[in-house]
Amino acid sequence: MGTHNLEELFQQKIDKEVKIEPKDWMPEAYRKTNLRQISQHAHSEIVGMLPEGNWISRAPSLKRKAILIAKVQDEAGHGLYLYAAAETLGQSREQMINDLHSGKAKYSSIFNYPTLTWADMGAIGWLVDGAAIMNQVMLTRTSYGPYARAMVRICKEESFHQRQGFETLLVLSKGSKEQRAMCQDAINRWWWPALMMFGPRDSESTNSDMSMKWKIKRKTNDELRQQFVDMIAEQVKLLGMTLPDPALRWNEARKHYDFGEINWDEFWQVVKGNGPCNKQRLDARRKAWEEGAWVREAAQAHANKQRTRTKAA
Ligand code: FAQ
Repeated sequence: MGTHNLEELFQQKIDKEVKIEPKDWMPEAYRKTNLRQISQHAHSEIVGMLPEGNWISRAPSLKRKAILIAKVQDEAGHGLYLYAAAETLGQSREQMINDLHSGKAKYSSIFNYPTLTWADMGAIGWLVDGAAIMNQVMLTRTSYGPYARAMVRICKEESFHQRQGFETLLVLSKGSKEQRAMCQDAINRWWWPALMMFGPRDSESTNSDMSMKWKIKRKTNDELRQQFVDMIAEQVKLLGMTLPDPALRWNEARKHYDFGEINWDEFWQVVKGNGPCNKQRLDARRKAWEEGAWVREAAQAHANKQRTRTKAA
């Protein structure tokens, strides 16, 4: 059968909502787009452990520390499910990690911002995990089977993360004058970077058209961003705080919140590696990889020994 026919059959499967599985025929560009997105997503989960990891030793109570450790461990788990899903597309984990360390692969812009106060732990949970879920709920229905299945469990955990972030801020918002100021300051610093997580405007999004046709993405960057703004603009009222956007207001005709212009120059600078913490984040990941070499070697030696024993038995 010619490639043209195979492509037609492939699209018919997508249109009928049949999941694409690793051994099914797929256009090379579909494989590459999934590999790019899933591996970048995996890298985001792993690099995303760093800003919060920074606060584990400084959490204000044993309870908060236990919660934060559990959350950071969850993110590690998400990274591992996603690397496993990406490996089904024919690239080794080692290659993906090399691409992260060399700067070839991207990870979410959001993790290049510093965590300056305890309130940032709340703001990350509420806004960053909140933005992540908005995008990931759609991905539980993505067309590539292993990615969709990984997302189901991830979303359950992320929704807990978001609630814990909101609760952290709720406690601060009812606290002393200093705690309330710290809460507002964290919201001010994380709001715009959280909106950037959804990616460039639809008109600038190079991958969206094909990803929508192939149902890798089911909503566009702007649609998800708007959904997020509408949700957060209501939730912030419960905190008695504000969002740092004078243009934010309900638009009765559109039945959505209008909001101000994102600083796209800042977004692209961060994506290109010039954000406040890009260098620090990649240095930390490279160091962890080098220092973990002996663990990988020991695990490999153990696996080899087990294999020899099984063969001998
Ligand atoms: N940062 O054509 P589009 C989390 C790049 S997980 C950096 O619109 P696409 C959990 C994009 O790659 C957060 N780069 O791209 C957590 C492309 O460049 P390329 C991560 C970005 O793929 C919480 C170019 O711009 N979530 O937070 C960004 O169709 C707390 C043009 O863009 C996912 O990865 C960005 N924000 O749509 C962990 C979800 N946006 O690759 C720890 C899966 C765009 O062609 C603590 N990913 N770019 O060279 C997606 O849904 C999509 O990849 C989008 C971008 C929506 C992110």
